[in-house]
Amino acid sequence: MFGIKGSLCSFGQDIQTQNCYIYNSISMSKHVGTTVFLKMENSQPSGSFKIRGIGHLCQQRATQSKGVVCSSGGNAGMAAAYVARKMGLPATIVVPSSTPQLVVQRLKDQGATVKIVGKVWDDANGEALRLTETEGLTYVPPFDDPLLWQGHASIITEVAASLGPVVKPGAVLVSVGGGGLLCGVIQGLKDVGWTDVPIIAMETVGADCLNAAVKAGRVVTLDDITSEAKCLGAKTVCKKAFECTQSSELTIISELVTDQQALHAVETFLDEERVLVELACGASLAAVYSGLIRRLQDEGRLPTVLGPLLVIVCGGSSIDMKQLANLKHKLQT
Ligand code: PLV
Repeated sequence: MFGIKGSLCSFGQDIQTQNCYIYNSISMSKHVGTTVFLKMENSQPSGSFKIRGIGHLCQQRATQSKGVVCSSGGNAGMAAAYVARKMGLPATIVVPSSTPQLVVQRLKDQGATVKIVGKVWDDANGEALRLTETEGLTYVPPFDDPLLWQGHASIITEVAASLGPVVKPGAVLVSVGGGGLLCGVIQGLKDVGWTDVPIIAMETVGADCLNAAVKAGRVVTLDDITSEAKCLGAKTVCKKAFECTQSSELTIISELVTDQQALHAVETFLDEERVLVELACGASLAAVYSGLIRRLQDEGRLPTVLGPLLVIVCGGSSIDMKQLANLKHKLQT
């Protein structure tokens, strides 16, 4: 099965998310030794999957609003700014100082007011919550809300529709920041009856709030975000994502890669698929390129004969060639 192209799907008359292209990547399949399907969320109008959940949430919650405020590492903000513009609402996006200038500019280009507050997302979120109170704006959370998960779940229902009734993934690969994408994928797998499909939840070392929670057996708050994958940089994973790792309903394998491995994956993906994604997305791609999937198979944690691997290419706007060069420089020294 090669290219299967869907049509546009819509959360409302004016906010369209792409029913993203899904295709069988020959080069990735070679790396991992099994069929790989790439779900290209990078091609959403806001540059990442985030528009699915945020589009849905805003249409449920912000129709009577005087404006929205979103705290973000970058991509939730891009989605909120895009959706607000389509809805004719002002958007204030609060980002931490670690957000690259190129994202700040892209947010302004979407018509948003940008506030830079604190060092990490958690600091920016404090300010967004404050503005919700003082300015009467509608709060748009980046990952912790059932409406977001419901929107993100459409990724999986689209995949199921594209693959048809006889093809089922052997595993799904996702990046985890605060856990919203993971919760959405879980919801989607339940919706289509694929609860026996394991999820590999990827984070980078230093932005590993889910992995830390799994190791501790409870939700924990990281001291700091030391990874360069700032869009994975929530200090605390959402409770629902952690609870799902503890439930027997679905298998969730939490794994880490280094920033260097994520960067190498971004570069390999650019070379082989001709698509530039940010480090947050590279964390998932690295599971393929670094041999992690094969290791999980060797360890018996994934079946030796694995069905098609579904990779959610989450995308991201925090990247251009200059930023890529900066990251390369930072991570080599
Ligand atoms: N980024 C959030 C949270 O940042 C944001 O504000 O944009 N891949 C990409 C490209 C992302 O931007 C994010 C989240 C993720 C994956 C992980 O999604 P999550 O947060 O739902 O697990 C702090």
